[in-house]
Amino acid sequence: MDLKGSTKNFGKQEDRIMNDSLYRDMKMKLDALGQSRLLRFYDELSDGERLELLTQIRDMDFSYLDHFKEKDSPQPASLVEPLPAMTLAEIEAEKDMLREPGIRALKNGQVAAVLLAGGMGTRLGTDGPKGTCNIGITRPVYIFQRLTENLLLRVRECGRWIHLFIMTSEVNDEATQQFFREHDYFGYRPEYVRFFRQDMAPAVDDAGNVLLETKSRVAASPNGNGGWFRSLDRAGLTSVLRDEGILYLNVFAVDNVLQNICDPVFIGAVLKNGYPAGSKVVRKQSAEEKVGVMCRKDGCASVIEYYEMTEDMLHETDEQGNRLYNFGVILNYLFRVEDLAASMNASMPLHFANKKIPHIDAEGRQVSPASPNGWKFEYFIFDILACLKNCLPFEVERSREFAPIKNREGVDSIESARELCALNGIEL
Ligand code: UD2
Repeated sequence: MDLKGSTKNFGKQEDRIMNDSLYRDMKMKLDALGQSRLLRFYDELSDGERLELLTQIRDMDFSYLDHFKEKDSPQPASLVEPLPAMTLAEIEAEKDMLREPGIRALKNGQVAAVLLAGGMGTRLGTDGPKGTCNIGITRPVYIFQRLTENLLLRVRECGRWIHLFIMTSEVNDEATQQFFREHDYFGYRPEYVRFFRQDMAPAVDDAGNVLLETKSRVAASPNGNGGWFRSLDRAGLTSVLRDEGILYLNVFAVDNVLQNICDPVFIGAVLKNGYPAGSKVVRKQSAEEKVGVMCRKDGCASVIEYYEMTEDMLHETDEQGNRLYNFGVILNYLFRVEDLAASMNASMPLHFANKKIPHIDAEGRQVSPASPNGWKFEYFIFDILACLKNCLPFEVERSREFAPIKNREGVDSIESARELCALNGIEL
């Protein structure tokens, strides 16, 4: 008897039995959510595709949908006031005194770095992780390489390795980890580099129906950069913070190749004044610049995202003609671990981003929309400030510390980043 053949058939049959029971459970789950459309092409799928779709539905957090109706509900009026920053001149005057506690914390291993790299580089038009983008001119120089080299400068300055946690997402984790391995971690010690994945959220159309990316895949995207600490904890990495005596986390964006990581003067300024958080800021170049701004909202330090600012906020000035909301956050934050842990389960506001979402239509055709056709759900890192209550806005020199790469050309592009690197003596 050809056991192999029957084992193979048995395997397929076993798959079918498992699929069927999982199918029944997922059908019930989707019926209760009013999202049964996600199974409309199920009969056309192979066993493997069926399993892929059913397990994705099983693991997907659909609770985001409960908030969809809040998208258009009027936001409660808040009292928004300007929040002054510690300015360049004030920092320069106290630099040595501020640096002292900062460098001590670094030497004692109390500070770690968290790189947020889970986003999809859609605006840059790259398939791979944004950090794999090559900005080199005479030789290959990658964004991940620049950030690692910046952190290596700090390692040499404080004489010890600094733990680096890198947040990825389902869409780029494999490629990110492989890229670091292929490039020998750009000279960093691998045992000090840990990766963790953030959650995904389903994407919906204007009526709140979850979209299919293909006939066997739900359209989903990373759930914003605000859930990073919860994801770090779920990956079991808060035990590393505890075991290693890490008290502060410097959390920063992947797309700024001049990122000044674990800056001892910044750390010292936050520590010395007992703030639960600090945020590096630059003076805005124009009212329209695409950065969130520091402010005080209902008495708490806060950030309002560039596309959530009112016309008044964008243009209001003081008696000297300076913009009232003029300190743009460059996505380089310092947080105290104890406060993050205490506020990890606090509810964070969900933001709704109107985006172009490629999907399968009711007739099974692939649609690549030319304009936004649906919504993504995102948490924002700075919303944690409402729980922490306070935050020190710490001004830095734009030309030395802020070279974001958001677009292929023009503002915040590879070209502008190359010019800023050259200005800082960085050979590309
Ligand atoms: C971000 C800030 C904005 C300002 C600007 C400076 C937020 C919400 N907005 O705007 O206030 O500081 O940068 O350049 O912080 N990311 C993830 N997972 C996600 C989404 C994003 O890890 O699901 C990471 C992404 O890899 C990048 C950073 O967060 O490192 C900023 O991502 P973005 O491009 O969504 O934010 P942006 O540039 O609109």
